[in-house]
Amino acid sequence: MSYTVPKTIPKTQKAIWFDKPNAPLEYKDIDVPKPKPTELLIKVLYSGVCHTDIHVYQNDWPIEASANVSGHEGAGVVVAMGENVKGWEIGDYAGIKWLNGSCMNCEFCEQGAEPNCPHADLSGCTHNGSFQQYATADAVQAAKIPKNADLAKAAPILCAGVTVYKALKTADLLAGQWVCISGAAGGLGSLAIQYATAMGYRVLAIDGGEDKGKYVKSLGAEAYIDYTKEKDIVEAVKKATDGGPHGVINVSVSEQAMNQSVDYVRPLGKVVLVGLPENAKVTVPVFESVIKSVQVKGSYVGNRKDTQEALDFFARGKVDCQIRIIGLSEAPKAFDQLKAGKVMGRIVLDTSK
Ligand code: 8ID
Ligand code: ZN
Ligand code: ZN
Repeated sequence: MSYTVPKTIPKTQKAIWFDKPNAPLEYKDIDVPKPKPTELLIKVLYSGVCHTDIHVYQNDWPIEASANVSGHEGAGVVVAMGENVKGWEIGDYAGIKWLNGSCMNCEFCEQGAEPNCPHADLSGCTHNGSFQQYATADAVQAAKIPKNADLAKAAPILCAGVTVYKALKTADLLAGQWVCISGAAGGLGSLAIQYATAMGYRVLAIDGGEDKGKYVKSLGAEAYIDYTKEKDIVEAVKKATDGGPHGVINVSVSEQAMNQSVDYVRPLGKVVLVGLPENAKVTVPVFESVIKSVQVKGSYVGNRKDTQEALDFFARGKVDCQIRIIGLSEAPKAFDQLKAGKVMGRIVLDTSK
């Protein structure tokens, strides 16, 4: 698909703005930001709505959030850039990720673990994000989206896609092994099923309700467990996977579900923590974990290489983002529906409406 660069950049634009956490979300005119010497100015055409946007807005996490504009799955076109930017052209398709920028100078950046940088600048958290028509992004970290991509569908890859792809790499499984996706029908989960299938794993999906069961099976899950109906989840998972999954990708917003995953994972298996419910703790029973020799690992978005690899699966048609497009002005509705667990796949905001 082709998107054109506007002839002139306006002084003001539409955005979803909030003064501080939990304050009203206002659809209003704000100034178009100016890119720093190292930044791009991106005309954001579409932005996914991630559950992380809600956590930040509600102040769920021990993190200093200073942004007034949420959003970190922005897909659009480069319309201007600072004088020190290299490797980008006006008209290129660019993506805004959760990691907007990092210091590139610490021990973590040095080894390509830029999301773990202590000086990380985060879109929609410490840097105004993609719920606006024009946004700035660090030129080193902005994602290069292939030409002719459908930008509405590419948007969710920039957080949900790269995050689950990296989490699957972290689980370090072999083709033919079982992976359990807990929280499988949501934005991250619906993509995790597809990446896992493309990587050759067998998928057991867990989520709630019959509609979500049909949905996850249509995406490639071989088995489904409905957590709202199943009384003994641990036993049901072990039974469905003939002894427990070799890996678990926890993308639910449920502390209980994460704790269960430690109990049902197969001996020598890997439990990957991704979802970030407020104040959650995972308790690991020492005896069973030692005897089973399980690993519990955290996984946090992905670096530039993970992002390019995740986008490549998308560009080659191996994963398809399941999206519902609504106007930017309707962002508060998207928040309500996500909070109520009513979204299958991702809601994507069209910034022109
Ligand atoms: O880098 C990271 N670690 C990262 C990146 C992006 C997002 C972490 N996240 C976090 C978000 O902050 C959020 O906490 O991942 C979590 C999931 O984000 P999402 O996919 O955007 O949320 P969603 O679309 O609401 O999906 C959540 C799914 O979990 C299901 C819901 O039904 C929904 O489909 N779920 C819940 I809530 N409780 C469940 C349970 N007990 C459950 N599924 C199974 N068992
Ligand atoms: Zn996200
Ligand atoms: Zn750093």
